[in-house]
Amino acid sequence: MTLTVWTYDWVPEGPRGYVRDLRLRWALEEAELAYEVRSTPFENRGPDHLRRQPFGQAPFLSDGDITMFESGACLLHIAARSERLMPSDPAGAAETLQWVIAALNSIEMVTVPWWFLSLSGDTENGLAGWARQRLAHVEAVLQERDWLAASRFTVADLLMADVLRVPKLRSFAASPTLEAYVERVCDRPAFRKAHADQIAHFEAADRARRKT
Ligand SMILES: N[C@@H](CCC(=O)N[C@@H](CS)C(=O)NCC(=O)O)C(=O)O
Repeated sequence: MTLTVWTYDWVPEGPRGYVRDLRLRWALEEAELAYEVRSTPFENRGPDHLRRQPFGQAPFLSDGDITMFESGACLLHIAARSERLMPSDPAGAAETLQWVIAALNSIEMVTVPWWFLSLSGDTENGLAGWARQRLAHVEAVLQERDWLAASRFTVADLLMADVLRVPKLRSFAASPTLEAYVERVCDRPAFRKAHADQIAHFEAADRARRKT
């Protein structure tokens, strides 16, 4: 069964290194599962794309004849195949699952809208108080331990660190604890490979565009 990570064929400079296919690449690298990466057009998102990702976004994943979207769901699908990402004991699995959902639904749910508002350049960001409060809660947890769940790296750390590593958010949080956490998680060889591969994917697209 071939695992395929689908991402855009090209994106502008800004989001490179942050497109969410990186989460899937990273998990697959951690799990040491073979996979390929294929592209869908960034500029013309037709019915074929919408059939596989109804919001016209990336990434999506195919695993044999299963195709699925939402990076969190794809991560859990991958993690189900790897003890490295998802502990097999029920308590560790429950703890990991709750922190995966927390990364998406308690942190990214606030940080993404905060980030969008911050792009306006206005000094007042109406979501600053809410974002600060949520980050403070994660910070308090990480002051007590190195990893979110099961006393070791899991898919929950992969996702939380990916949510927190956005540069604007890091300067906003100005938290040595969160900074050390993001650095610790993103220092993993699997992250570095996934990141480098994503950058290379879009650089190859630049070269192909220059030729046409
Ligand atoms: N909730 C989705 C969000 C996906 C998402 O925001 N993808 C971005 C790239 S990282 C995208 O496709 N942006 C272009 C757009 O929304 O039109 C997930 O986690 O997979």
